[in-house]
Amino acid sequence: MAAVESERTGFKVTTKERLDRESFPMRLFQKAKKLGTWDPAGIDFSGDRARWHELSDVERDALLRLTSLFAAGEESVTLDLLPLVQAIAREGRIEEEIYLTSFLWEEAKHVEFFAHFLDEVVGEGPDLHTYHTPCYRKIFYEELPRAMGRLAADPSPETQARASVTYNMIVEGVLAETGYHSYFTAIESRGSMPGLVEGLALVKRDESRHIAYGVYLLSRLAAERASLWPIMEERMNELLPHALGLIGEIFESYDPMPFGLAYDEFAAYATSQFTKRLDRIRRSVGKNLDEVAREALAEV
Ligand code: MN3
Ligand code: FE
Repeated sequence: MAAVESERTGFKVTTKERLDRESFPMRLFQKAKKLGTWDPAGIDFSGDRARWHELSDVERDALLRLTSLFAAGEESVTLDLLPLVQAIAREGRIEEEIYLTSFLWEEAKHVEFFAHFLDEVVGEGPDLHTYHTPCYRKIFYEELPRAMGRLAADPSPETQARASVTYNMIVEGVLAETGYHSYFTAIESRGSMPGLVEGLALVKRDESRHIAYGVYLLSRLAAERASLWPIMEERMNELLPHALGLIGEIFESYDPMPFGLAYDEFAAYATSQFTKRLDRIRRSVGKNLDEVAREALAEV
């Protein structure tokens, strides 16, 4: 860790190169300014309220469970992102930091969205912590805050790699994506909840940029140092059982599971998300940074 903040020798924007406005993080930032500016407070839940009360008790319980996992998950990622932003800023990566300003702002809006849904549709209810089962607690109460918090004292590439795998690959790439899949499957099976569907689609679109940044960051780190790849792979494998365990805990809570959701389908979905992400990063080992940047840009 740089114990003492050193003085600056200059600024990127005033060098000959200037800000790299065509870089991948800047392209993500351009997208974020267009697509990430929706207002959670403006989502109309009036159509959802009636449908909520038409659901059976067990269906409402399952949707409330899923919502409690998302709401707390969004609060968790909002609280835990800052040390990564700080680590990137310390390295003077201005383009990445510029993108990350939208990342944190979007996570904050997601917390607002789920809170708005809980207030407008669910109303007063029980303490939702009861839905936070052991695997959920392991990931969101322990592993995520620990992996991100460690960056404050140790912003090394190794710590960045473990933090980003935890945050972008497992929490966003595996859990959140599997979560949207179950939300949409559940809601569509019972006709629509228009406000929830509208907001979830917007949250999901923001998340796709977050994951794209995570893949970019991990690919850059792996391209810079091949020795980081085994650390990333180890971290993925360490956390996958808890991610799959969480899906198991949700399904164990119901017999039968409402909305016709099937465990095997969701476990397979989560595993395929995991494998896809892992392969993406693995391919960047041994590449040079220009190649990594070009490949990332090709997907924007
Ligand atoms: Mn989010
Ligand atoms: Fe996110």
